[in-house]
Amino acid sequence: MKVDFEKHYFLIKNFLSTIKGKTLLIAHYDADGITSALIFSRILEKYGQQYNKDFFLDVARDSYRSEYNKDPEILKTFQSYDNIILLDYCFDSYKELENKNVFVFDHHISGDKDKAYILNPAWVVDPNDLPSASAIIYELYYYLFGENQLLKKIAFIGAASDFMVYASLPYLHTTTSDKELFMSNSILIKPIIFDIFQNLQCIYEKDGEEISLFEHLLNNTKNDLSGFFYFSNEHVKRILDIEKLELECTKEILDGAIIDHSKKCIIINMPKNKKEIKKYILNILELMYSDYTKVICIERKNTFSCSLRSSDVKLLDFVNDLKSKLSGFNGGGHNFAAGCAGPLDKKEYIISELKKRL
Ligand SMILES: [Mn+2]
Repeated sequence: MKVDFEKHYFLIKNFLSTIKGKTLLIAHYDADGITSALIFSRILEKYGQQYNKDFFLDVARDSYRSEYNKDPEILKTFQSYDNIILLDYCFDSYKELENKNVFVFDHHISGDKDKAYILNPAWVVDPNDLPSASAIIYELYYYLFGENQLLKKIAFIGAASDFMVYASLPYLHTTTSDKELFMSNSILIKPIIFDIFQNLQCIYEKDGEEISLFEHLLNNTKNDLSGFFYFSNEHVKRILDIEKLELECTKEILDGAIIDHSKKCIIINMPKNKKEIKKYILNILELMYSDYTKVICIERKNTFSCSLRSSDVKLLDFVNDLKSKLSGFNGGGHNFAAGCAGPLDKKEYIISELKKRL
């Protein structure tokens, strides 16, 4: 089911046509977040806004949600902006932003709902019907200015990276016959799209590289997608280093997987020094074991963190349940993809609780 955001788009159009002051974009630190920020920047440019003069970018990791309203530095930063736009991200409360123009584009469940400034289909649709944030922002562009093939492709990259291609298609106003995106006669995405978002993940998820990657893409996707293929030497090196690690370690990591075929569950304990390829391993598992529940654990000295994917267990409910029961346990995400972390001595208990639900 597609959510109709036309009323929201109308409101945003009014806001944009009289936009004043400085705008801060806050984007989630993944490929959906960065593609969302790119498309929203193109919208702002259409209204005469300039990057680094009228609008600016900040990048939010998952922990930002629980920190921003307690951190005086962040609150002070907010005060110097008139408009705050959250992309692929939301806050638990917008009280601190009462005197600002705020718009929220997200598909994570958290904080307020039923507000005119919040565009979030997660409150109304089944997790399988969730589009990427990039697809919603593309639809805003489409509402304002009509079709744009290039931005549609950029939105598609965000959707593919979040594994939300099918539910995103109605928002992209495209069909499966769109030859630029799909293998011919098939709904499989082109492998090149997989490579593109893998590369984004390699660079963007490294602390401190987010803004430079965003600026690179903003400058080099004006006429075509070339920014997604050509990177600085430093970024190329990072991609190659991670790809080397992927080639060297993937087989060993997959060989060590604990697979329970009767429960359709696969658990991987990943060494801490390989954590840079965790996302890659998850993506590979998504292709190899699409209907299995996937758990990737990384252990540290006294703590562990887990990335979870499942279509059988409502992961966000599961994580929230454990959060209310266990002290020192944290987590969040979607019902089909979530993350959690806690004391190491609780790890086995958490996995057994997860398995009970399968
Ligand atoms: Mn997303």
